[in-house]
Formats: sequence, structure tokens, C-alpha cells
Amino acid sequence: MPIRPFLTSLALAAALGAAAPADSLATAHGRAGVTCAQCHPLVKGKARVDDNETAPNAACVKCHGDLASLGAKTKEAINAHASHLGQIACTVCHRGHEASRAYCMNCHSFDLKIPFAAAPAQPAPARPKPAGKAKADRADVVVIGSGAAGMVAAITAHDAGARVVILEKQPITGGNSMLAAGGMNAAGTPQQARKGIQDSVETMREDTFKGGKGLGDPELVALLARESAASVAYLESLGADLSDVGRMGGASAARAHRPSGGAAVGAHIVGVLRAAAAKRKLDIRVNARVVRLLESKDGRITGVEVEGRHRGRYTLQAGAVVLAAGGFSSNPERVAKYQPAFKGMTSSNQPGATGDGLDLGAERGGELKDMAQIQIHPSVAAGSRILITEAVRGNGAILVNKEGRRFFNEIGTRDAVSQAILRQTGQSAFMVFDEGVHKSLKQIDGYFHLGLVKTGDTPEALAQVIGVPPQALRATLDAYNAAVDAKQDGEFNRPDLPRALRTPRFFAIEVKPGVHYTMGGLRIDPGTRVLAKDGKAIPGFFAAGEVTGGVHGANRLGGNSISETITFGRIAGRNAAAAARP
Ligand code: MEZ
Repeated sequence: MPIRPFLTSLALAAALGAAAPADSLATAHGRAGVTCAQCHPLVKGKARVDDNETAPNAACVKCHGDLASLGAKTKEAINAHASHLGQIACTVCHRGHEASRAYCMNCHSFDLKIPFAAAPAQPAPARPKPAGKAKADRADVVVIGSGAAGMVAAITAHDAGARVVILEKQPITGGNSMLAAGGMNAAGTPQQARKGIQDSVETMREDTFKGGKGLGDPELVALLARESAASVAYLESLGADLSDVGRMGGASAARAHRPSGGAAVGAHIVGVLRAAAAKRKLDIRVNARVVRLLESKDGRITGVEVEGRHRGRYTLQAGAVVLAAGGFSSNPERVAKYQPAFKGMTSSNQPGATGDGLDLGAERGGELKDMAQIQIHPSVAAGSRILITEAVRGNGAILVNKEGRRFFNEIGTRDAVSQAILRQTGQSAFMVFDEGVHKSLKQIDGYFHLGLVKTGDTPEALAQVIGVPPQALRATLDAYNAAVDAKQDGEFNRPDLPRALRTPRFFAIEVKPGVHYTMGGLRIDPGTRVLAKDGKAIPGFFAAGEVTGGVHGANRLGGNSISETITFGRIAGRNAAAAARP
């Protein structure tokens, strides 16, 4: 096949503009004179592609520019090329031989136009064969999942001298950690000291255990609290900014660490971890689903069988495997199986949070615990999958029902606040705040950007916009502000009253509870070794993050998830590297 020189991106754009609506991106490129081999380099005369789709992506960037340059050109308010998903590959959204679809539409419902969205479900040309052998068919440590737990485990194992491969079934890295908003809990940090916050490891341990209704594993809970400050320091050593500290529900002190100004913690941390992984040249394979854990005759986990999007099935032998594949909040059937009352509820999670990692571990004899402990988060924007971070309430917002009245301590634990909302008219509430709260937390700008916030110059004007009785909303705000002035919430016993709500303008977001976190999972010991039903560790098998059970008991406190991923990810990486050593 002749390899013609690339068209200029201008000429290509003109040719693509004339594409028939049912074209796929590949056929339109073909008509524009782009040859297959320009996107799929020929290996021994055949077009090949690896699961990371490296060559097609390099070709996209060569002709069209990278995400940053495309993002800078966009005039639209919703800029799909400059999202919180960070640097992702072009082919995540722009598919060659099938309909293209913006990845963000898994969670959002923007009116985004993406070229070739109407491509017919045509059979793609015979799947291109993989680009020869994958980089390694043997690793010291295989990590399954690329959220914060997986990335930290991989980086730690690498730094301990192990050869590591990360396998991610989604086309992008970051998992649910990418969406984490409010902060990372830690006690006894320099950040808290600088702000004069009184807290201790013991208080964090107590809050976590009590928040989990005493169901948490005491050793794991204590470990989470004890290592939390070191985990913040670890992230900082990789370049993270965790200088802001706020208070979350169920915490007796402000201990949720996040970037300055109150920006979302998850996208920031994932960016830092991606950069750390790139610096170490870690072998990260996306579009790579693990279908089976390999086991030796004596019950040791010895590797994985992988289904690569293009490569097909292959095995990867390993000295140790770390499972960090997350929970199952995006799997409505599984949620309903364990909690029928949550059937049909929205979820705040990324689409990959389906729980297949739990199956992998259970199939190899790992014990599952607390599977029915599923958390609904009180504040998902009504009619969406967009989490309105608890930090908005933590920084002073109140919850008001359709009658314009407060009804609960807004920074109670999530289970209690969610149930209180479900008891209100329409099973929803308005999160009401003022310009003071808005200014205190950068993340709120994102909710304006997404059109989720209703606005009024006065409480009465806001009430008109959201359809609640104006006098009632005015009276509610007056009573709340009086409580803030008196430093005592006699009505609902809210323990923290950070600021009065008097600074115009006034804002409201309608929220409903949504499935947010699954506390149950594989049982582990404090060394992150996966335990079998007889209580013995399964050799060569480690797990960290939401795929495990036991840290959060019956209810996780906001900010404890990212904390868990870093602390247990570090332990898993260290111990897996040691276990993999011959
Ligand atoms: O830990 C969480 O789930 C969290 C902090 C969520 C949020 O409301 O921001």
C-alpha cells in the first residue's frame, strides 16, 4: 500500500467536512486521501495496532495538534478538549471504524457535536493485528486498575526495584479517583498546624470507626489514620498541592486536604500520578481487561490473563498481582442485588466502576465482606451524575426543602443526610449558599459552568427562581445566620458553622442522593494481602482501594477514600515488590 504524505490538517478538515453523514472517521479519512498505513504503521506488510492505540493517536496529533492546542482554539462554553479528564488519547472519543462518542457523555448530557457520531454499526475491517509482542509478557508486579490506589502501588513497586505493568480496562487512566472532589483526609499535618486546626490521629481513627457504625476492621481503621499524614507528604513529594484544608461530614475537625483555593482533589492528584508514572516510564496498558488471575498448583497468584481491545487474549506472568480495580457503583444490577432500595438511583461514578475486580478476587478464593454496605451520597445534582461536593456544605451551604426550610444537620454522616433528603417532598433538596461560600471553593465555578446553579440577588428572588415560598426561605436564612452569630445551631445541632450566608448573590443547586461508594469488598490484612475464607493470605495477591472491604465499615466518611487509596496503595506496592523478589 503506498504511503502518501499526510495532508495538511486544513486540507483534511475540508475533505472531512464533505463527508457523508454515515461515514466513519476511517472511511472519510480514506476518501480524503489518508492511507490506512498513515494511522496504522505497517509491520511485515500489515496494518497493526496496540491496545494503547499509540500510532493512530500520534497520527491524529501530527495532523490536528494536541489536546491543549485544540482546547485553546475552542470558543464553546463546554470545551471537550480541555476537560478535567486531563491528557487523554484522541481515540478515546474519536473512533476509527465505529461511531465516535465523547467520553464525557458517560457522565454528562452536553449538547456536544462530535464528527462521525452517526457512523453505522458497520463491521470494522478485520481487527488489525497487535503490534507484535507486547512490551513484556512477564512483570515482577502486575497492577490491575489505574485509579489512585493502582497508580500509587505501581509507582511504589517500581521505586522498590520491581518491573511493573499497569492494566486498565477503560481507555483512560484515573478511575474514580479522577472524579474525587472534596479532599483527602489526614490528621496531624503541617497544613492543619499552619491553620491552627486541632486534630489528632486518634480523633480521625475514632471518627472513621464511629462513622462506619463500628463495622470497620479496627486495625485497618487505625492504619488509615496513622499513615494519613505520611500519605499527604508522599503526594507532596511527587509534586501535589494539598495546601487547603476543609471539613467534611462526620469529621470532628477540618482534615480534608485539597489544592489551594479549594480545587477538586482527584483530577489534580491523578495528574500528579500520571506525571510520576511517565517520568518512570511505567508500562501502562489501557483497553486491557483482566479476565482471570493465574494460579499455581499450590495456590499462588502467578499472573493474569488479559483481553486487549486489539491484541486479544494474552497472559502476563507476574511475581505478584495488586488488584486495585475499584468498586461497583456504576453497576446498577449489582447495586440492586445487594440493596434493592437503591434500584434505579443515579450514580456519581465513572463507567468502569462495575465490580469485575471483585469477581476476579472471589474466583481465586478471596473472601468478600460487607457487600451490602453501599453508600449513597446526599448531593448529586438532580437529574444528572454530577456530584456536588460535600465541601460546599462543609464550607457553609445549607440544605433546604421544597417548603423553603432546613431539615437536618448538613454535615452529618452521608447515610443520615441522604435518608433525611429522601424523606423530603420530591426526595430532593436545594443546597443554598451565598457569594461567600462560592468564593471559598474553586470547585463551585465548575457547577456554574455546567449550568447547575440557580441565582437570585436576594433570598426572595432566589426562592422565586427555584419555586419555594420566598418568606420561608428568607426566614430560614435569617434563623441560620442568627445561629452562626451565636455559634450554636439549636435547631439541628450542626457542629460547624463556618460562615453566615448574607453576601449577595444567593445560589441554589437541587440535589438528590446517588450511589457513590461501595464499602464492601475483598478482605485484606494490614499488609494488603488478600485473605481467603480460612483467614490465610493468598500468596502473591494484594489489593488496595475500593475493591477491598473493611476500612469504612457501614459508611465511609467524605475524604477517607483518597486517603485510603494512597496509604494502602503504598503498602501494596511495597509488599508486592518484596513478594515478587525471587
Ligand atoms: O470522599 C468523598 O467521597 C468526597 C470527599 C466526596 C465529596 O463530596 O467531595
